[in-house]
Amino acid sequence: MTAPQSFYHTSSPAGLSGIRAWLLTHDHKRLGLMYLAAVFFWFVLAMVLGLLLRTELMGQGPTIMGPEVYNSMFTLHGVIMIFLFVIPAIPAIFGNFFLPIQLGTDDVFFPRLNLFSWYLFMLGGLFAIVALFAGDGFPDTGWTFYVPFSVEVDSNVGLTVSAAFILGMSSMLTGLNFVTTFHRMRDRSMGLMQIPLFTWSLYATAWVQILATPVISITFVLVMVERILGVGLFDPDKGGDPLLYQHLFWMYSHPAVYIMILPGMGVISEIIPVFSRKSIFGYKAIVWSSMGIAIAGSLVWAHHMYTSGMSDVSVFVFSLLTFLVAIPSAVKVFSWVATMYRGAIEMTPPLLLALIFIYLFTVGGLTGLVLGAVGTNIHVHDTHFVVSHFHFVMFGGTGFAFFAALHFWWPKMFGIMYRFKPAYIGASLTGIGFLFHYVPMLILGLQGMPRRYYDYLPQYETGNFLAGFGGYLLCLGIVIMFVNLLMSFRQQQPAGADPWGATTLEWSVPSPPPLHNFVAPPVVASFPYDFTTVVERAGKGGS
Ligand SMILES: [Cu+2]
Repeated sequence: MTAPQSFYHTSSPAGLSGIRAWLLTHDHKRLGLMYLAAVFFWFVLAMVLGLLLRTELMGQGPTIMGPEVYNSMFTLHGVIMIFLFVIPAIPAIFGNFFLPIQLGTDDVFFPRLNLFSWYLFMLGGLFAIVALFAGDGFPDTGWTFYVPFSVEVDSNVGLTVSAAFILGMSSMLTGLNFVTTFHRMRDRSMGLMQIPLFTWSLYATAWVQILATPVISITFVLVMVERILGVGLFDPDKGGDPLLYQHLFWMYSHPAVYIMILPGMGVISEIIPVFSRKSIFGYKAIVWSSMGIAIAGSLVWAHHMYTSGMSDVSVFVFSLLTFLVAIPSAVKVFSWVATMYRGAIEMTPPLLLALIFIYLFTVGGLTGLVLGAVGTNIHVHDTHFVVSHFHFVMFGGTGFAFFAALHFWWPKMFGIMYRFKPAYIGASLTGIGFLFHYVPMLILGLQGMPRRYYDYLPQYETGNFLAGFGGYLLCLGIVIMFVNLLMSFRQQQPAGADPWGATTLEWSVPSPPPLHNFVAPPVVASFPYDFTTVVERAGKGGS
């Protein structure tokens, strides 16, 4: 029987060809790749901005830019990284591509709405670009857009929060599509406890996307109302309160950190059992931890505001809740480590990246406890300790999960395998560079170096130089990984349907998959990570 044509050669709706087959597509796989192209662009742009910021801080005094440019650049770096990379990357790329296949179906429930979500994503990006070049220039408020500064300053705050508003719509609609697909499109023989953990993590994420995103949408509308009409919602002179803005902002932005990290955790839960050749430990505990994080994560937002003048009682309550929300995350880390324990570990680039994730995410989590505790928080609030902490969690976590997902699912998405050696070198350099970059920043923060300052005291110079050096090392590692992946298009080494010997449904279909995903009706396993029946793999992956 001839191999079915891959989705690259067939279009939905039928009969479209060339660029129209992409721009008018109703196929979740093509949309996943269209997000990959856009997110790749934004990631590289924001990474370069980050490197320029670090270069500026490598020496005291002016280095490569002035203070105004520095302020706008860290705002731009934050806005792009958060709204155009960390939030959409894994759900929009790998969720779109793999959630329907893992559920045993041929597409999401609302394919046209899915295409519309992509256009909203592109429109939001366009607004950000316009905000960069139009009129008063890009805002210098930081990605948090705190009032009263964001209401009073002349720069393009209106355009930028509009960009975030539109991107929020895209995120919400993607979440809506995933929840509906999860309940309505799943293969009839697949029970809830037979669903792969990546899909479960996207399901939990989708509920946060649907329920929390409207809060930030309304908040940004209020900022625009304040800028245009000056009603006084956040102005004490007019009976308003600037703290109202902070509560509203963090009511979304803390749950948003779970929109950012939960899908990454799902990727790790897919990779660890495959390369331990052992069923995942604590499947149900991981499922309920995902849901628990989505729920409890909505109750801790004011831990960003201990120094804002809140009452001691509320500080105490939010601190306690913050410690509680750390538990389900820890359950996942324990389950991943327990899965590897006495496993038949087989090292591959996806596994190496997953191991780096586990280490960096754990450091991120532990420094999060330092910030959750009131006493230490007040000491390090708004210092480089905080900046390092969220880079450990968002870059060390979601960033490395993104790299791991790319290396894990690349052979399935494109049907070709990449070379392992450059992947190992790139991943290791990125990991080592990461530590050189962010460990000194933890120390600088403990020593009192404030965040978002253009210059610093002489005693902070060595730490900032080391962090800059680390920045170059990690960017070099990332470039090596990306170039190696792109080189696989030239090498064209066929990957086969299941190069890793994995068990979830996407590995039961050809690489790349055909338009409707399944050649024959999917066979749903009683347990998604059952390695007792998997035969030892004949061939190894790339050289
Ligand atoms: Cu938080």
